[in-house]
Amino acid sequence: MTYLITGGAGFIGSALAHELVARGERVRVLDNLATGNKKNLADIVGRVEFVAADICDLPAVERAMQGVDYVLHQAALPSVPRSVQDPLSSHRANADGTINVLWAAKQAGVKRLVYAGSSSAYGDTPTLPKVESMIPNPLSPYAVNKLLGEYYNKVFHRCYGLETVSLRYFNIFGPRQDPTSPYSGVLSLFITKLLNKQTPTIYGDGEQSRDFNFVANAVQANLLACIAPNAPGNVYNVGTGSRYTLNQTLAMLAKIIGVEPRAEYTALRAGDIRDSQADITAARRDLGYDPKVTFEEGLRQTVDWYRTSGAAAA
Ligand code: UD2
Repeated sequence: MTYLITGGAGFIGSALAHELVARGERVRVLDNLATGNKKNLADIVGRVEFVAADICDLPAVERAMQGVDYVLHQAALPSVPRSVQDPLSSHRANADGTINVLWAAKQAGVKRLVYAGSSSAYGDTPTLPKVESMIPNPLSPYAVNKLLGEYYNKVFHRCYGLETVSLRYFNIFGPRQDPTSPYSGVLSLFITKLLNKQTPTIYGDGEQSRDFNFVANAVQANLLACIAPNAPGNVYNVGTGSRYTLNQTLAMLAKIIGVEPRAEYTALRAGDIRDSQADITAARRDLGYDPKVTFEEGLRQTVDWYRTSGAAAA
């Protein structure tokens, strides 16, 4: 089978590329290298076809779609605060880019498209865990444009019969997550700071919680979503079902790394939400999803990766 991974040079996209190559599948990556990096594909170079293009460039996306069976649409401009700072760029990449990918996939007659949605769709609704049937309450431009992608997926399924599945990722972390941007995921920042004997920053009191999910679990969800018979047209939470506060997480990491769990506390970020935790009943039932890597094990593997890859170098 031929897989097109949009954003395949990014953190989650490159993890998908590695797994598919290991399974002997044909992989084409489309990436504009805005937040992705070819380094993420260095050890499978020559085994993936790389297309340098932006998902906003429809003709380029149409060309990349030729001969494709499955699309794993990961390309996006992530980060809630980035979208608060620059909502137009966030909308262009995440909303305009997504409808281009859907349109090209429909025209090319692909078998199925799996979309990287976001748990930010739930916003600050008080009920935990979050269930897919809850009314969304996006609280940032990023949350709005990722949710729009889900709606387009559903509509492309209904109107054009394109098989689409939306996965709502819950704070994915792991090897190859880029720690060099102020918009980087919190765990990549905490780990690299602690490894470099620097003090991580916590926005707020650190009692906000997240359902942190190791990247291998997200990879598993994507590949199951490509083939699950009842999945098209639906949205699935891809978390673990548990949650940890930032303070707890910092303490765990400090213990693994062997340093003091110190942090600098500062003002909350605009658009931030308090608590997040997935109900994964639907993904277990329809996809056979089973997040095998626990939070603690994922933290260990991630720390090992930053230590040995040199990616934590200050
Ligand atoms: C949101 C989504 C997530 C994914 C991600 C992509 C939620 C619940 N999650 O992640 O599913 O789509 O966006 O970007 O909406 N923080 C610190 N110190 C730092 C950096 C962050 O305290 O140095 C805090 C931050 O204020 C937040 C938490 O850590 O409370 C997690 O932040 P993040 O940027 O890693 O991810 P988040 O939850 O915005």
